[in-house]
Amino acid sequence: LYSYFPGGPRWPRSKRSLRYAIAQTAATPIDRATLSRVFARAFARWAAATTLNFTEAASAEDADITIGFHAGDHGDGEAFDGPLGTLAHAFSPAGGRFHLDAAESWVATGDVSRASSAVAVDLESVAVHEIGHLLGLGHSSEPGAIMFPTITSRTRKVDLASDDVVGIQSLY
Ligand code: TQI
Ligand code: CA
Ligand code: ZN
Ligand code: ZN
Repeated sequence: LYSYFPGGPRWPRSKRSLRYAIAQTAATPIDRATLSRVFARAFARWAAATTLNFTEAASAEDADITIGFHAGDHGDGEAFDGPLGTLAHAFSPAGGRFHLDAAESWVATGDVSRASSAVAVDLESVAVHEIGHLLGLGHSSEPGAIMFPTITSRTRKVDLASDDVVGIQSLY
């Protein structure tokens, strides 16, 4: 079963269009065009289940949600921890912050199960989960759900389960 993010935050019902920016932050080996494509696909999965829509903004000043890669202690009291452990975190909806650990071996193209690194993490899978938090979902007790709080490294999991869909439709 799905749950709501602690405190039950959500974007106002009047706000159907959310804008996100991919900020120039810590270095990643993934090029900008690939990042745009992966995040667009991740947002589209939630847009398909709701009446929300998402567009990429050119700058953070112009966006509701800011996505960035950060290494170690990056000033929000939730330091990243190097490979694995915490992969990313999102704070919803206040501030719309979505941070990814720059120390992960992110895989943005191709089959993560065939990645050369034993600790490879599929970027789109993590993005779909964190967007769920950005929209106000907490964790699910359903192992097949995107919002289930465990993912195995070198695994791709990007399709919303019916539990995720019922949860998000109860919010929007
Ligand atoms: N990051 C945690 C997460 O997004 C952060 C977190 C811990 C959290 N406790 C929370 C967020 C309570 C909201 C409410 O769940 S993570 C997964 C998963 C992480 C974990 O880096 O551990 C994914 C990021 F679910 F697979 F374990 C992405 Cl997909
Ligand atoms: Ca980490
Ligand atoms: Zn952070
Ligand atoms: Zn989570």
